[in-house]
This record gives sequence, structure tokens and C-alpha cells, in this order.
Amino acid sequence: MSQDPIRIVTLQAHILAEQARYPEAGGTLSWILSALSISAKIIADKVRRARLENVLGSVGRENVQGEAQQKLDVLANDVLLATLGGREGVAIVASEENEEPVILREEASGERRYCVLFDPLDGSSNLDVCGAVGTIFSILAYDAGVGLARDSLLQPGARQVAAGYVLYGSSTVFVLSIGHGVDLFVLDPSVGAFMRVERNLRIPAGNKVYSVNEGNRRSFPDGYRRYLDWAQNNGYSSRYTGAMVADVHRILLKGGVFLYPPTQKAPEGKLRLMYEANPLAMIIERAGGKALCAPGERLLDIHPKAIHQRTPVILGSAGEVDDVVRLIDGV
Ligand code: AHM
Ligand code: MG
Repeated sequence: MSQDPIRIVTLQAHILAEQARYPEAGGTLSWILSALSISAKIIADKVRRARLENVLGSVGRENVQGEAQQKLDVLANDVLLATLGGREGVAIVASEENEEPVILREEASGERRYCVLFDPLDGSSNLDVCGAVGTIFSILAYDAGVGLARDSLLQPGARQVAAGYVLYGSSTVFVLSIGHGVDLFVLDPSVGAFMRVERNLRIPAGNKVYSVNEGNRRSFPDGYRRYLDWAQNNGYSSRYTGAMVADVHRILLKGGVFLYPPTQKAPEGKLRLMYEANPLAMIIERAGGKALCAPGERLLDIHPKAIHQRTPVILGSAGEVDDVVRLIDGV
């Protein structure tokens, strides 16, 4: 009797196999994903060596969001700009750390071109204490026919061609969705490659865990406070690291719900629609979960008006999101 050999699939091989499913694909997207994979390895190395190389702490200025920029925010941003800048298929790069998108190639071309948006180092305030941080990315098709090149970016998240994140935790993981399901890769440092460890990830339908900054509870709208009372009366646990990538990764694997509600200080919520919320919402939906910006309003359907726009976020296991909505609606 023959035995199936154990298959080793790297991220690179996975991307090429996905590309082969679409005979019309010219490989442009694959090149962009490979630039993201290389960036992830370089950033992972910088994160691991940060204390040794004295690149922790802030650079002493704020980004466009009014947040103190960490030295590693800037380093990670530069790495992504450098790797993506060399890819012919990238028309525009937009980063949470840059006020304006970088237009690289705006003329029409025979090959399909893309816009790549990213949060280079999400949760970077965790760096000083060796906590988990991540990189989040979103890829949209570029349309040279749209008036100003930067207007090409203003597409609802549902149109993302690919989305994903890298989590620099106790290991470095790369979570990716291209066109359909969600796949999980882990960096094997001895080989220098991301290895596929799970295909078609499915988020558990429920789990009694919520992830929210409860320090803001007093300034949440009533409905969210009602939900928290209900959850606490029903034996829920709370898990919150302050890095969205780490918190959402836990929920993707174990189930539960992640919330960033509107607050008095941030009436639109704190999280950025195009760099953080859209890509993570797509991952959660493609894994079978739900992602909303308010009861009855799908996050991926928001038509952005500005690239640094913010949004409230409710995402996670379908059953848990339904409970949040029920309690917000006061049912
Ligand atoms: P950052 O991209 O500047 O690191 O900010 C985003 C982070 C998210 O990762 C996290 O969910 C949130 O900010 C935490 O904010 P708060 O400290 O208000 O709970
Ligand atoms: Mg962020």
C-alpha cells in the first residue's frame, strides 16, 4: 500500500500554485506577495534584534494620525517601501505612517497594476516590552482610468484582491487570503522560508472571549456597555494585548469577538479602515466569521472618503458578533 508523502509547501510555492489556478494571471500579484514575504522576514529580524541594536523607543515625532512614531515603525515602513517600490506591478503604495500615498507608476500598462496599503508595524507600543506586533496589508486593483491616481485607493474593502497580516510573536506567522479561503504559514528561521501549516482556516463559531480596551468602557455607547454586562454575567473571559493583529489572530484561531467601539475621544473609533480594519475583516469573513462597523453594517461595504479614515470595529466568530449586535440593539 502506498503512503502519501508529507508535503512541504512554502509561501512561495503556495502563491505560484494559486497563480496557476488563473491562467489569465500574468504573475504580477505573485511578485507583490513575494515582496511582502521578504519584507516580513526583514522586519521579523529587526523586531527580534531591536533591543540589541538599540532601535527601541520613539523617534520624537508624530505620524499623520497624531501618534508617537517608534523607530521601528519608521524602519518597517522603509523596508516595505523599498521592497514594493521595485515591483513593476505596484502603482501606488499607501501607509498608515505616510501622510500622502506614494504614486510609483500611474500610467496605464499592458500588465495589471495594484495599490498596496499597509500598517507597517501595528501595535508598536508593545515593542518596548517585548510584546507581539504585526504588519497588516491590503491589495486593491489599480485603475489608471480614475481621475487622480490616489482616488484609485478609495474602494470598499470587499474589492480587496488579497489581504493578510504578519504576526511577530513567539513565532512569525503569515496569514493570507488571495481570492478565497485563508491560509496560515509559519517562518522556519533555519530555512528562511514561510511554511504552510494550515489551509482554509475556519474560525470557531463561538467562544466566550471578548477583546476590547475596557479602560474606555465609560465612554462607550450604552449598547456596548450592555454587551459587556451581559458577557460578564455569562462567564466570558477578556483578552487584550493592545495589538490588533495579535488580538484578532487569537480570535481567528480560538473564536470570540474583537471590539473597538466609538469613544468620546474617538467618535469614529480609533482603527484605520484601509490599513487595519478592511484587511482583517476580509480574513475573518473568509474564515467564516463576521465583521461589522455597526449593527447591520458590513465593514467591507464602507465606501471610503479618505485614506486615513477610521471606523468602529466588531469582528469575530459569527455567533459572538450576533450576540454583540443583539445587545447593542437592546433585544
Ligand atoms: P498602531 O497602529 O499605532 O499601533 O495603533 C493601532 C493599535 C491596534 O493594534 C490596537 O488594537 C489599538 O491600537 C489599541 O488601542 P488602545 O490603546 O486605544 O486600546
Ligand atoms: Mg495599527
